[in-house]
Amino acid sequence: IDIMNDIKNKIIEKYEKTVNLPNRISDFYNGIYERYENPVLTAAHIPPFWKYDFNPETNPFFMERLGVNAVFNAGAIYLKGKYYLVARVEGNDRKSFFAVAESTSPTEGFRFWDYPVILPDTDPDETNVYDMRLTLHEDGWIYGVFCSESKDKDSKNLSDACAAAGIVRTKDLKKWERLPNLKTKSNQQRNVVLHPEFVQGKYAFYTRPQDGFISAGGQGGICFGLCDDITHPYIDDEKLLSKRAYHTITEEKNGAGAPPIKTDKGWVHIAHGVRNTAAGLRYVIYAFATALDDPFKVIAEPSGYLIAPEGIERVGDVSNVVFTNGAVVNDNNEVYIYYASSDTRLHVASTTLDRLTDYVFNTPPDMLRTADCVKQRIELIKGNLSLV
Ligand code: M1P
Repeated sequence: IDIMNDIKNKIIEKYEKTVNLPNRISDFYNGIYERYENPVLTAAHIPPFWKYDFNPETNPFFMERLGVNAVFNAGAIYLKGKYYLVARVEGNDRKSFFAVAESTSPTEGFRFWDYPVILPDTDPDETNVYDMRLTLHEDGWIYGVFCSESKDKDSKNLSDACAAAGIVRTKDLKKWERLPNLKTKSNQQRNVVLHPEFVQGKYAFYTRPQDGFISAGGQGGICFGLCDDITHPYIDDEKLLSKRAYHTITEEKNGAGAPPIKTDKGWVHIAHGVRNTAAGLRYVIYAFATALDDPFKVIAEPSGYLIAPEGIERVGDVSNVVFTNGAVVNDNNEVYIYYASSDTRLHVASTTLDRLTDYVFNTPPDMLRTADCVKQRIELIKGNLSLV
């Protein structure tokens, strides 16, 4: 028993060290945002009492009984000086669930609450849930929109699944009320995000219709739709907002990320684009803006990606992926973008509203053809050399 106690204490010590690890800005520089040396959440941030049975009688070898494989794709919210992440925690059993981690710092010290989120279980067919987007809506509720996955019963293929947008709401991140899943004319939906304000007096959603569970290729990209009643959520008309384009970072898929950030110049969207490669899909994070008075209208589209996987970020359960579903702005107009790498861990990138707006509105657009992209770069070079 003493040896087991020693092991337990060492594991708790290691966990405390992980949670309390200071996080410094890394030497990465692009002027747009900072990266940090350490991830903000990993599987090692999971409290040991979520994994081990601490009772020596039922666990004489002090074994992990319910392991955790990964912690990634987190919704984020800043409330009264604190940063909250609703992370996707994936058990060794492949099932994901949500858990709240909290810190007074945006870049370090995130600690999970004692219990995971108890999501109302309203559909026996729902097998998995993940990627919650948190929206503090002007109606006063905090909404969580997430992917609700079930087996495609119409298919004989064991792996065929259906993705739908699940919706919950809360006032305190503790008690969650489940609303019906969002209904649209598309068979499947993933990466659905609720806009923080009413549009034309209605709830407004960014959607991403899917052809199937994995493929979003046949559909255009990020769509936008209005819904009269969030307690019976239905979108009749999905309009294409940000389309996929040939030979760009969104050629294969284009999906919304964090709920849009309101700036003086427009709504800034931090989304994800997917291209195909010989080594499989490559996910990057990019940004665009829509008009304040018309969120249907894209008004700025900086070329290329904002964040691409770098170094260790490139490797994980689903390699070559960065993905975001949460970003916050604090009282000092600092922006923190929480992004996961390779479906394995969660990082943060920091910037300010001024820098983000400058990036989105003053970065030139993708010219879509090499010849025009070279002309664009030559203009930049010419300008710089004239200054030398
Ligand atoms: O594996 C990469 C990502 O794949 C999905 O995103 P999308 O629907 O755009 O393909 C999501 O399942 C996401 O969770 C995951 O990180």
